[in-house]
Amino acid sequence: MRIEKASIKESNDHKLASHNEQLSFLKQQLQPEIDLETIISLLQDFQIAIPSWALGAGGTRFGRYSIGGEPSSLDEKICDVAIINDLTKSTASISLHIPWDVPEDSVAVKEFAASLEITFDAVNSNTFQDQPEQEYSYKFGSLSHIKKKVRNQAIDHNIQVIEYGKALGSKSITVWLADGTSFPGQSNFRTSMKNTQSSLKEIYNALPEDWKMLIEYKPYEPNFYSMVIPDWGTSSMLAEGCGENAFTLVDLGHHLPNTNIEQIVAVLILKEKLGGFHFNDSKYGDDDLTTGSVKPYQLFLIFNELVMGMSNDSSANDLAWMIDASHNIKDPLEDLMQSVEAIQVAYTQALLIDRNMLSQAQNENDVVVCQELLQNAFGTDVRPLVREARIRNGGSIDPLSIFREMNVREKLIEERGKSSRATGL
Ligand SMILES: [Mn+2]
Repeated sequence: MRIEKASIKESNDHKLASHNEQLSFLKQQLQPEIDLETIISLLQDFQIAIPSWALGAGGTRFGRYSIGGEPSSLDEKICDVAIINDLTKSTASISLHIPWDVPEDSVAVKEFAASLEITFDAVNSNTFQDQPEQEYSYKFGSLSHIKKKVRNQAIDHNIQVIEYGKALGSKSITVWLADGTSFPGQSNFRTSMKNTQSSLKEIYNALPEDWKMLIEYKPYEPNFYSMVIPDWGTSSMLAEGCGENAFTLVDLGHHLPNTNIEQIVAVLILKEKLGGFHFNDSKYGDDDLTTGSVKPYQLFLIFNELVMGMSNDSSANDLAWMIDASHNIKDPLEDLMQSVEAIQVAYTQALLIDRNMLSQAQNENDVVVCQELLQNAFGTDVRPLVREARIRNGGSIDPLSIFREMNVREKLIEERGKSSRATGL
């Protein structure tokens, strides 16, 4: 199903007067030198990819609660992304996970997606679970495995994923490794690192010239003693070892508690090694909760660094923005729309910061003014600006309300059944 333009317009018409009032109230509060038109147009251009694995109910190792009407084919997943995009006009691409979403007929899949105005973002490989047809197991690693034949199988899989991506028009591959150990002494750290680097290099060599390789890190889980790529430093070192089109991907949930993620972002931008983002939120570990639901200030501080990075002529101007969240008590489409909104709010707040005043205060070591500048921006309710950008793009003033008013989930259940299940773990 689609959300018709006419329905969006009708719903917007009811809310437009109130929106305009809120927007003009916000304009009165902001400093006149802030260029709101530029901010709105940056927001209009800002697109966030939806991961194909976040469209069904997520699970934990203790169970999974289905939500009904889940997309059980790739086409249905693309349809779900189109629904979110119809409403938000900010999610015009999908990030596929191979082999959960193998595009059997890439020409047809690409055409179908194009008919819904959806394109293909980064493709993701998967060597963290065994597939029925594969010869060797990844139980003890994939790209880092002690046996070359296992590493070769994992390399071939990644190259295959690049081939699928090429056929769909993707421009990047994200590699996340579950490789590591759960017990001290289980493997030789140096051998694992050497194997990982040389496997990544082989994949990198198969990368088309205009592609990027994004290397994701994670400190623990599923392995609990060591992960072969535990942190951003290891990831950027491996990326450096591959070449200039290899970058680090920051997943917000892939840090130990209280890690200063915004500082990592700043350093990676400085070194031109930041390639992309997986947005989510967490309280304790890799909780994959809705972006901005637990630590909105951290999200804002990250965008503060990103905006600074993007304003310079750097690789930060071409980042892969993706959501990577999945859990089991919300409607995934509503959850994703909440994440999109939180990302846009944090971005807008960061755009409000007066960069000249901030660097002047930093130069004078005026700590109080530095903090005031950040917190004034964070304390501003910028949602009218986010809504204005959405309206100008043809989206909904209030995506969540219209989603419920139109009974979208009920209609999806009617179409696909109560027990349809998205492919994935
Ligand atoms: Mn991730």
